[in-house]
Parts: sequence; C-alpha cells; structure tokens
Amino acid sequence: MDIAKRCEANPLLTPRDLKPGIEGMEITCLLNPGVFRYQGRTGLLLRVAERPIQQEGIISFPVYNKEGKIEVLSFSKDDPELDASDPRVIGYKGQNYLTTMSYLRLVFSEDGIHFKEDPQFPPILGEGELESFGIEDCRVATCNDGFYLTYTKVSPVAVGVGLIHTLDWKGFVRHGMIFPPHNKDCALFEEKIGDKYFALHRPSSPELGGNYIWLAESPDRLHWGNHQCVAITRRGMWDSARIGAGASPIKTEDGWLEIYHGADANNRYCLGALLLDLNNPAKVIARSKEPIMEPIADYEQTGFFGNVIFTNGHLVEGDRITLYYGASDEVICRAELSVREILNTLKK
Ligand code: MAN
Repeated sequence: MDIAKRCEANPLLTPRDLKPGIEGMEITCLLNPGVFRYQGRTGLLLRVAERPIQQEGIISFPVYNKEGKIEVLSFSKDDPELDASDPRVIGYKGQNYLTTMSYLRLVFSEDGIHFKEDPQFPPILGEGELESFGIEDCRVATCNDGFYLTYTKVSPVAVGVGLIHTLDWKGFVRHGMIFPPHNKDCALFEEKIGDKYFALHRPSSPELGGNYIWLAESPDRLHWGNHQCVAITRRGMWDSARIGAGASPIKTEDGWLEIYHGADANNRYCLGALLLDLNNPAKVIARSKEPIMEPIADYEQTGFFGNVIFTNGHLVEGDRITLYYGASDEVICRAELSVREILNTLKK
C-alpha cells in the first residue's frame, strides 16, 4: 500500500528550472538528490544530467576525454550496430555509453519546497578517468565530523562507489573509489556501531548472485571488509530484478529503518523498507511485502524513464520523514512518511 503523502507542489524542480552547467548542453533530467541541513536551510545535492540538443537522425552525448575536457560523441540512429532501446544507455559495437552526462549541483531552501541555487556553492563535477561518464545519485551522510558523500562513479571501465568529505560545501576532499565495480547505492550509517563504521552497498554479480543489498564495516570509512549479504531480490514480487539502499538508515527503537528501492523485470521502481537489528545490522528483522510507495502520480509514470520512484535522501524529525525523490528519472519531488506507519506495515 502506498503510504506516502506527496507534496502538492510536486514536481518541485524540473530540468527547465536550472540553466545548463556544461557549455552547449541542455539539461535532460534532474534526479535523485542527496539531502542535508546546512546553516538553517535544507540542501539538495541534485544529480543533473545533460546532453547536446539532439539533431534529427543522430544520437549525441558528452564524455570527458583523457585531458579532462568535455567531448561530444555521435552515432547515426540508423547504424545497425547501434542499440538505443534504453533511453539511458547506448550500446555500440560491444561498448556501453550513457545518453547523458551527470554531475552534482546544490540547491537550497528555507521551507523545504522552494529551492534555489546559491552562487557561493560550486557544483561537483566528474574528475579523472573513473568519472569520465559522470557522477550520480549522491547520498549525504551527516556525521559528527562533517558530511560524507557516497556516489556512483561511471566510466567505460566501471560503475563503482566514490567517497567525498566536506565540512562547508565549498572545499571537498576526494577519497577515490571505496567500493570497486560493479557497485552503487552506497548508504553510510551516520554513527558508529560499537567501534566500527557501517555501510549498505549494492554489488552486482553477473553469474551466481544478483543485484542485492550488502553490509560492510570499516575502521575509517575508507577500507571496507566483513561483507555480508542482507537482502536479495524476490521472484514474482515488486523487487524481483534489482534492489538498492536509499539514504542513511534511520535509527529507531525497533532497529535501523532503511528505505530502499526495488525494481521488477519491467524496470518499475518502487520503495520498500528494511528493518535491521540495532547492534547487528546484518540481521534483518523485517522487510516490506508490498511497496510503501509506488509510481502512481502522472509525473512518476511518464517522463524520461517512466514508472520510476528513486530516493537517496531524506530528513527525519521525530516521526516525520521528509523524503525527496526522483520521479521518472526527470523531475525532483517530495513526499512525507511516518516512521511509525512504516514500522506498522512491517509488523503485519
Ligand atoms: C543505469 C541507470 C542509469 C545510470 C547508469 C549508470 O543504466 O541507472 O541512469 O546512468 O546505470 O549508473
């Protein structure tokens, strides 16, 4: 059952609300923001996806070249070697490319609904060979020693998880790839359990295994070990093809509550919840049988890639979760959920 209260102002942000950040490009999608509070305002770290204005009969998209400069690649749409069946990905002669280049951009709001850019705060752009196809879907963990950003690094050789630390959203320390390929959807726990840091992550295995949620621990958030699988996809259900963690787990009396996404074979993305043991988060206490949120609004069903609700950021105040999410891989939306209500659905 869908128990999310969507904001009436949805979508809060669409590609037309911002100016393209890369010269000569247009914004095609705004997606999947990381969320945090900073200096009394709500901040969203948006994933902005850009590409050149498309010309008739040609598919063109940006990449970073070896010198770190944006370069546009183009393929003719009638080239028999081209596979353009997925709006997000291009297949050409055995190599995959992305149709857009993503980077991260900050917007701020006093009321959590109307967001604007603030020129004080620069965008975060892909850097180096492992980010030559861009960076995506950044989680923001608010810890007692600053903000820890976990995001997807995309390049022709890999999809993996990068870590960035910032105190002030102006200076950024990049720690490289902390989870090697194929891996994404990494959510850090915002406090230690015992004397260790923990993270949820999503490695993908092409043979045995699948696209499952794993847990890892670390003494320093840079070196991760003791990997354990905590949840797998479920045949015939809404999360049968892929699952991945959303934002940092929420600490409740009953356990760590994690809102995660699940997709089925038709790439329909819904949200569900996992409840993990407070002292041993490898232990799953409960898991949603039905989604707690599914694409039902128009803007969630139609867009760049329809039937998608994807979240990797929320704010929690007492019982209230203010969730920000990407709808149809194109616009940014907001919904409210109650911690207690989610926990109740897990008891049934
Ligand atoms: C998938 C989708 C895309 C994303 C790529 C690379 O194809 O989630 O939106 O760009 O993976 O991460």
